[in-house]
Amino acid sequence: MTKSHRGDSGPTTRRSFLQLGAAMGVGAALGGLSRVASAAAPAVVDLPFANGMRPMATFPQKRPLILQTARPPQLETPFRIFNEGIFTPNDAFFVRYHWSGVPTDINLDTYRVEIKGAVNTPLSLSLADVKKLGETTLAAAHQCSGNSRGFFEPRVNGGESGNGAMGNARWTGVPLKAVLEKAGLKAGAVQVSFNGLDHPPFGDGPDFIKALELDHALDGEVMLAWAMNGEDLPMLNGYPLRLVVPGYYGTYWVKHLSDITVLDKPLENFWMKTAYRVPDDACACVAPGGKMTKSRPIGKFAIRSFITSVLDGDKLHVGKSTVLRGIAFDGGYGLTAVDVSSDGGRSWRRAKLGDDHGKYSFREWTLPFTPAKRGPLQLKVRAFNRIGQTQPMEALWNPSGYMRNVVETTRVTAI
Ligand SMILES: Nc1nc2c(c(=O)[nH]1)N[C@H]1C(S)=C(S)[C@@H](COP(=O)(O)O)O[C@H]1N2
Ligand SMILES: [Mo]
Repeated sequence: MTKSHRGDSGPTTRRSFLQLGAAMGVGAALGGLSRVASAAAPAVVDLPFANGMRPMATFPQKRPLILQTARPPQLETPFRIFNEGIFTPNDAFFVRYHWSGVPTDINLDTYRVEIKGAVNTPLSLSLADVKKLGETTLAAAHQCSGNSRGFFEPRVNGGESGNGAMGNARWTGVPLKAVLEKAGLKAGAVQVSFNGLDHPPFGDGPDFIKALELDHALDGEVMLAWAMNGEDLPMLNGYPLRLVVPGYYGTYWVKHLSDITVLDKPLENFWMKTAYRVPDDACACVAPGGKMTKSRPIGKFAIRSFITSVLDGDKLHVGKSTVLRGIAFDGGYGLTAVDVSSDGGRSWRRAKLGDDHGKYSFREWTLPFTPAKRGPLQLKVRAFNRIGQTQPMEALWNPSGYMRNVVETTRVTAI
């Protein structure tokens, strides 16, 4: 038996991926690529913004998820899953790619990651070699820069996600620092770039390559991860090895790592110079509808918090106590408090924070609440961190629809 990928979903994994490859190769319509969503899940969801209708689809190693695009695979986690636990199950974790040339079958006998460029000793490491360099586990939220883009007003170009292009996992891997130290850095190194096995469909688009500043790459937290939540990475989440950049938007979390290159000058490709940039000011924002003049590469997460135990349209009972629950996270500065309002933001009560799984993890919060009278209620939630960040009542705006940052509102009715 080869050491080809055998995922946790059992012996059919490899075959499913060959099917995925075949389906994508012939440009199949949605029906050919995905299995029909199971009876337990609705076949479509309606995200709460204009043109929010999305089908559910089942990809290999994934339960039915919200389909943003089939080619490349872009899947969003249904929001109710964030209420089931602070860690997002691997089979429900969101998926995002830029190009449809995604790997569907990787053979560990031949898989290598190259460490090259401004290093003393270039390395070509198998997954087993990488695992020998050390092992650490870190809980960290992962989120696409464009998570929640569908809510931007005025609307912007780009995939219109709801709030499910995020997730939280325990990542296991080796610190990038250990790998770079084994290769030995040459004087003059300034950045490290990361490439993966996926590619543009016809070879004529800019390959997806991202770079980190050298001191960031050496911070001991950036990781080459081979496992999430104690299991091999699902193929679609970067099997067999991906970059984990705690606290930073997902664009840097390069999947299916094939080349790590130490650079003596900054990377100036499309993905660094043109895409994934935000306004270069304190709020990373411009006036809604405005233009971005000066920009910088996107960086750490904006602080966010959500109510997960009730969803828009739910009904609560007057006089009956319920425990509101949700999640909060930030770029790793450390959450200090979460406040909840049941009167549209006029008054706030402090929630209780749940277990601390580390500064990069989702954090649970809870707050008992008893509706006093019948009628519509606007539940709002906001978080605070050690450097004083919180969310504004009115959403910050930028032309790319990145870094959604607002006090989230859940509209329910007390009956
Ligand atoms: N190889 C590769 N890595 C990639 C990308 C990609 O297109 N190719 N997209 C990035 C972006 S923008 C995001 S948000 C995350 C998504 O990670 P996930 O699919 O595991 O959720 O992967 C990042 N790493
Ligand atoms: Mo992303």
